[in-house]
Amino acid sequence: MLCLYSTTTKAQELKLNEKDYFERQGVNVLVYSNSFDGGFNDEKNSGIEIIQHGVRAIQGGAVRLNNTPEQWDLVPKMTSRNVDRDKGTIEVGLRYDDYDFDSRIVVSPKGKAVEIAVYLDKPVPDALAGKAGFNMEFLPSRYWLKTFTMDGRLNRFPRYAASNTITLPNNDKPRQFKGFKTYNDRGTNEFVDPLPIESGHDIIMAIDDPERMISVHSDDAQLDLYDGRMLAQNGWFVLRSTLPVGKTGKVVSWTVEPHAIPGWIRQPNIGFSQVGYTPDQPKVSVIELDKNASPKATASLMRINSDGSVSRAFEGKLSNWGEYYKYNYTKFDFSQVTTPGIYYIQYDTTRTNNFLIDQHVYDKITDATTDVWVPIHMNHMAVKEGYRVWHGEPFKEGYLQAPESDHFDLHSQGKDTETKYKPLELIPGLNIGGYFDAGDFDIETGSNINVVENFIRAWNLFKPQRDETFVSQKQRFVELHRPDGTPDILQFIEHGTLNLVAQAEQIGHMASTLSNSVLWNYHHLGDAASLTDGLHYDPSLKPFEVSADGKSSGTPDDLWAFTTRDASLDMRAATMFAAASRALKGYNNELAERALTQSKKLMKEAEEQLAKNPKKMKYGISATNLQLYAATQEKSYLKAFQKEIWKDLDNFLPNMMQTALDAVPYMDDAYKKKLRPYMKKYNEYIQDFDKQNPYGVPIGLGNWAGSNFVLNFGTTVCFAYLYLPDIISKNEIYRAANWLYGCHPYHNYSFVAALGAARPKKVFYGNNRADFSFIPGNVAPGLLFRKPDHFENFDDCPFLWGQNEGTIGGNTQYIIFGSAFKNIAK
Ligand SMILES: [Ca+2]
Ligand SMILES: [Ca+2]
Ligand SMILES: [Ca+2]
Repeated sequence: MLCLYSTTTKAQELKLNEKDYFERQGVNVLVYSNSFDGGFNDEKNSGIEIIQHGVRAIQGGAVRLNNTPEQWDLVPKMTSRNVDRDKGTIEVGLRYDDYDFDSRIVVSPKGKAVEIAVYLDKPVPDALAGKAGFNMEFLPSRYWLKTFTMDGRLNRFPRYAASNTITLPNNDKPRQFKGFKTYNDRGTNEFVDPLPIESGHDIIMAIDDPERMISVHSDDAQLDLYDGRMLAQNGWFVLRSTLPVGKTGKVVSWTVEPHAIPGWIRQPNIGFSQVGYTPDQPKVSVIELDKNASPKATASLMRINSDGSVSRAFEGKLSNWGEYYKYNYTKFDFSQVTTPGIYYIQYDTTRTNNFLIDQHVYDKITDATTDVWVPIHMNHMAVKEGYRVWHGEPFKEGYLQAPESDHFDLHSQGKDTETKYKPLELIPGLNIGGYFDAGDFDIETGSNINVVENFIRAWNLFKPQRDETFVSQKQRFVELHRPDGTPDILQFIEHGTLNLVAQAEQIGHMASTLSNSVLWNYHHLGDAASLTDGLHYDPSLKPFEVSADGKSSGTPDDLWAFTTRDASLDMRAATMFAAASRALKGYNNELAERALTQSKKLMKEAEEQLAKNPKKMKYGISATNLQLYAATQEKSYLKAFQKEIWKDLDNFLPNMMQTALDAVPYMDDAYKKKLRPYMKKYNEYIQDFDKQNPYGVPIGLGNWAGSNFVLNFGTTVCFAYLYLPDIISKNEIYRAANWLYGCHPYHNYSFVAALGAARPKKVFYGNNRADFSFIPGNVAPGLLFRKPDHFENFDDCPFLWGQNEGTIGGNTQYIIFGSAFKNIAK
């Protein structure tokens, strides 16, 4: 006890550590280790961030211009960051270019607390008087239903947003990103501004929960607590102090004390496959341990017998892997257990949920994706499942020619439309087929090309006859779990092709995207059919006015087709059309013919364009030639492929191995022989991951987490084993599946809402995310890295897209991986 007492006393002081953040046992305070520089403004993972007992539930510490900033409200640019080791402080400079407004934030440790102080060298600009303030944000799902006091007054964080608001004139609202508006004022010329839930100088939050408790005190400024969910479902609770007007120097200071449980040690995270294991496969659990935890020598595999009793099936020694970022890792190998049954892992006092060992565990891993997720993402159709309507028929009014414009989802339209249409003219025939991009409802042409290619690849490789979906293009109606006599995958290929062919026919080339024209319906949550009003936009009518014939309205909500021409995109489409034409022959000959016509036309035109600019399309040209050969069977493409592929493998082995493998079915034994030394190198590349991290897969560190890398890696390993099993052992194919299904850092939930998983993730960033729900079959990007050493995946908050959003491209890639993997595993 004495020993524990002395170590915890020392650990209670917050100190600047060697990774440039403030630390004490149980609490990390990060000061702009991650700045606001992502692609989509305010991604809820920047500024001053607090990781309390392993969870990063407080972030966004910054000078902001709104009470409850939304995603497209302006964020400050970090102009400097100085870590002063002598004083033990961190200072950052922040700037809003739009308002020529600079501020500085200085964070200094004060015992168990930090002081956060805002300094101004020049007063707040007039335009921001009463608006600029210092904000910090608190994750709603971590705080709702917890108690708080403000100046001693008792209160409780609400489960749902229902506080008070006022409306103010639009010209009072600080400018939003690129001048876009997140809100539709319904013709009132006023925006909604939330009022505080509570105000005072002393707040103590989550008094009833030691893991989350935190106090904030300010002598010089009033603290206002807001509920950010009033304006946007992805809002957080916001604590803020408005900056005083006309003052310089230290203008606001807070004392922030996150509570730390004395001697806190994080619970072990026992990673394993939630889908289970086949009897003969390697079975290795990776156990993630707090750096202050003392690793145990053994762990046990417990068996739940058929009478419900429990017995120890295996006890095995753990092998220490070592340190990876901020935790320690040890491995528990229970491969020698091969008896089918229900099991769980017991490590020290922690027991996992149960999982299966059985020959059939992987049989259904793609069914939720093909039967549920994909059909729900079919655009321009009503989609029903049993009693439930997933969405009505979206975008009945079609798509308008985009005028010259910038865009909020990384697109733009040049001055020349490069079509026969005038800006804002209706382009007929585009409201057919296609797939929603992701958690949003646009048609990304590039992704939709990938999607059709993925379906064709799955069809060519596996010929899946599965028929669980009723698809009627005539009725514009899809029903889940109703067979209609046609393999679903053919109907999926058809549905994607219908939109892409329509683009080529109507526009003359590919659109870059069919997307929202206004930001206020881009963040739509709910039924896609209600995203627009279904009426043609007529600018001669007043906003929200409907024409006498009921067919048009003055509401500018119609989606736009962005038509700036891109020869590489046209080339990709041409390749895909050729392959689609072959796949659809005998099923939908008319569409197959149309696809072939567009393929020939676009290919000719794109080749002419690309010849003028030979620098473009260098990388990946072997993949294109291979696809062209597969689609057209013209030998010249195969020759071109053979000329490029070895150079590509020399230069980009991990990325190009899949393309090399894709060619195997078309090539002779000499090709396979020439591939062997490259495959030996690839095998070394695979093995090297065991040294890089304890999980043996490529772990991405970007702003979009890395499941797609793992999927690509897993797919390549599967095909490598299929074609050269004497070099790549069967044991390697399980790496990606283990990771996706639960053997990864932070928690052990499956990143795939897959059938068979005992504990899939509960929330995903799908279009039903406002309900804290998921669409079955989704694959989450997964484990998001925050600098300098934190991995996370929220399972109580769907709204961080970098961790939780599934895309149509990624999820159709999962169908290929899952199909290949389960076939081999069987
Ligand atoms: Ca999109
Ligand atoms: Ca069907
Ligand atoms: Ca409309």
